[in-house]
Amino acid sequence: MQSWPSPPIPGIPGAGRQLRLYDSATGEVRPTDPGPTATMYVCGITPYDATHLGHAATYLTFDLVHRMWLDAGHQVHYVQNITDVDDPLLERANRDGVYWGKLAEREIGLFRDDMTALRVIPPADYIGAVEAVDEIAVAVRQLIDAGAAYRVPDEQYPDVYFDVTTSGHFGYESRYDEATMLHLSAERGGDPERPGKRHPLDPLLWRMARPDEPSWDSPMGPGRPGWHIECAVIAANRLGPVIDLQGGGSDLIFPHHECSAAHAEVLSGKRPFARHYTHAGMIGLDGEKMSKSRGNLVFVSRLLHQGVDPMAMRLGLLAGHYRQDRAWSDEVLVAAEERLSRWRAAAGRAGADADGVVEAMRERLADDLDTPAVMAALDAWAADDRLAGPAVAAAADALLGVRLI
Ligand code: 5CA
Ligand code: ZN
Repeated sequence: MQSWPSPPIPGIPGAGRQLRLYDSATGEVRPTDPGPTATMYVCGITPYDATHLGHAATYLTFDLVHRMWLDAGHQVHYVQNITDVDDPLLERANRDGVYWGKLAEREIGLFRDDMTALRVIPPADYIGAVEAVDEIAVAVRQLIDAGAAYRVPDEQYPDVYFDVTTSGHFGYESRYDEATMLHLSAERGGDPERPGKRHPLDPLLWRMARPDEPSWDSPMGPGRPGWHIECAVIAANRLGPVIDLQGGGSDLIFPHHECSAAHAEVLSGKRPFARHYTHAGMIGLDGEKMSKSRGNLVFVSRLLHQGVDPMAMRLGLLAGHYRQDRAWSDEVLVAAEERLSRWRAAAGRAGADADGVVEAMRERLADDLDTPAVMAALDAWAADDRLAGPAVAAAADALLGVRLI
């Protein structure tokens, strides 16, 4: 799938820092330790509705990771999927009487435009599930052959499921107890009640074709892939069996990242699948998580259309810490717009060397992306007429993705 254009990333003087990030699997902030090429997989959208500010916040989080790794001298191999065939997309297409492929195409186009406006560095590989069906089918077949997958005894639809016990440490990524896992599985696309499964948490790998649903030929028969195997295969086939980071919003901790890790680990025999599992908090509106199913959405494209500066959206979303669930509001936007104009006024200013400000930015970002502290450091810089502008403006661009000039 076509990605989107990269924003220019200015080089800045001085040495980058080793990034420390929270890892959901260990519950600690730990150093990331990539080789010359850092490998990052961030779960992409399910394209049935436009990009809202919650999505944007999550992609901005990993954009900062990307920028910190580049600043530290790494290449970054970044892969992102698009869940362009799945239940919610098909349901929405049915509801609206549009062809599911058209709906996906339209929403992917909007997402690209939104990411471009927000100056998010694009993935090198941007891969739709539909494009990857064959490689996913091969992996499902391998799991069956390895005894890690089985068909439910359903005469009409003998769908293929993954046996979670075969991973040997299912649950290590989320560290949730079984009751929580069961609850979240039911809430987030799983089917713990499906008769014939070996374990209620076993996730779907291959759904046999149903009438009026898209399907593809495969060694299992015509059907379509389950959700978690999609990400496991798209990631591992491009980045290798062990990656530096798997990312997404906190609603992907379980079952999605737990199951995709288990699939990838059983396929490769290597663990852990990701050295860091990093999750962004949920953005809410009016006290509720912003979500397509609740319909309480603020769309990036709508704000752009209203003339809101995308750099103000960036600042508004990054004003809070990425791990914190937080609310979007008009006040957040107004404060971000004010901050942006103060920083812009300072950006061209002549004055004394401000390298200390740039170093403070690097240091705060290296500590689990402490953007609130970075905002405070740049507010202090903007308020100090003696300090020069351009070096800090270049660092705001390179490290925060916020263009001031
Ligand atoms: N296609 C799958 C991942 S493979 C999916 O979850 N798609 S999504 O469109 O529902 O979400 C895309 C990304 O945005 C995910 O990382 C999700 O965790 C994140 N996200 C969704 N809602 C919010 C929110 N309110 N705040 C922050 N991040 C969110
Ligand atoms: Zn995913």
